[in-house]
Amino acid sequence: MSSAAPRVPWAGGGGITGALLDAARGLFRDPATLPPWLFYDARGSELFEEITRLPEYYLTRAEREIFETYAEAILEAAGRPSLIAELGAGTAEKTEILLRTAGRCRYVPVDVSEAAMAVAVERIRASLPEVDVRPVVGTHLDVVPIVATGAWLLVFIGSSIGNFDDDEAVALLSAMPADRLLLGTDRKKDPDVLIRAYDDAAGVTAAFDLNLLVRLNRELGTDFALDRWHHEARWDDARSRIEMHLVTSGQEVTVPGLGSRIFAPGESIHTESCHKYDREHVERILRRSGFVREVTFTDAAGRFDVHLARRAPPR
Ligand code: AVJ
Repeated sequence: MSSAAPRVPWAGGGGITGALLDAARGLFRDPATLPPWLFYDARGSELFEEITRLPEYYLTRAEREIFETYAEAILEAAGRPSLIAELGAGTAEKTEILLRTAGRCRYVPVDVSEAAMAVAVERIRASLPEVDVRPVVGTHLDVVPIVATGAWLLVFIGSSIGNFDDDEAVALLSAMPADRLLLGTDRKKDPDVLIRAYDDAAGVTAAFDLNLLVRLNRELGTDFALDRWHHEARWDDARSRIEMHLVTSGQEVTVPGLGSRIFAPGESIHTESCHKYDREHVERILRRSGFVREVTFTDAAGRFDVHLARRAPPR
């Protein structure tokens, strides 16, 4: 049943339908998994925007504070790059703060959600005409062929790297021919605070998680019974990560083209991992990826970090 393909969140490829069917193969693994890039259809992108405004979801506010406070210092540390590329740019709201300070430059946002990015591109072109915006609809690796090796800044913020385990993060960052990297990471903190951030009182994160099943029903013709699945956020201390799961009260699910699977009551689909980092952990990932950390910017409450790293000299 299971293919030998590595479970890499950014391994899309082969067009969205092929990628979707490929993603659905994870439903037949043990434990069942779905890749986090699948969250971001039009509705999912909308729900994610809603998440960033939730009182419990401090990440976006903390990182925005860092950009508002340190934009000038970040650009200085980055060597005033003329080319800035961003992985998973989304609405690019925080990056716009940086671009405003940067002035004349080229900006290459990359995102799987064309809708979310179109809004961002319009907005930035209108408010910052001196920025040459060249969007790329695709997965992270699609940025590689369009930027030359050398003096450019790779922006990978929002703790998006948290979706990857260390080996996957190293594989991704190592593949990026950038000489500077701006990396946003969420800090390890009180598990109760973390769990609330991923299981909010208003149920927006639950709707975001369940939207995966809505999407698979619509786009692949699966028959998930939505009332038989609920969202759960769990803290795994050993792995230093939040795990999002869709837990079932029991259902046999059919995936057209792939077969069917009986999910027993209490079984779950692991839909996302969100790793939380201390300084040593970040430095280890950077070092393994060929980067060295130069400066770290932190919000006043000490919840979130933005690191500026530089390509390590070859040894
Ligand atoms: C976009 C991956 C950074 O992990 O915090 C938010 C996604 N999932 N709430 C995160 C997410 C549930 C988010 N990232």
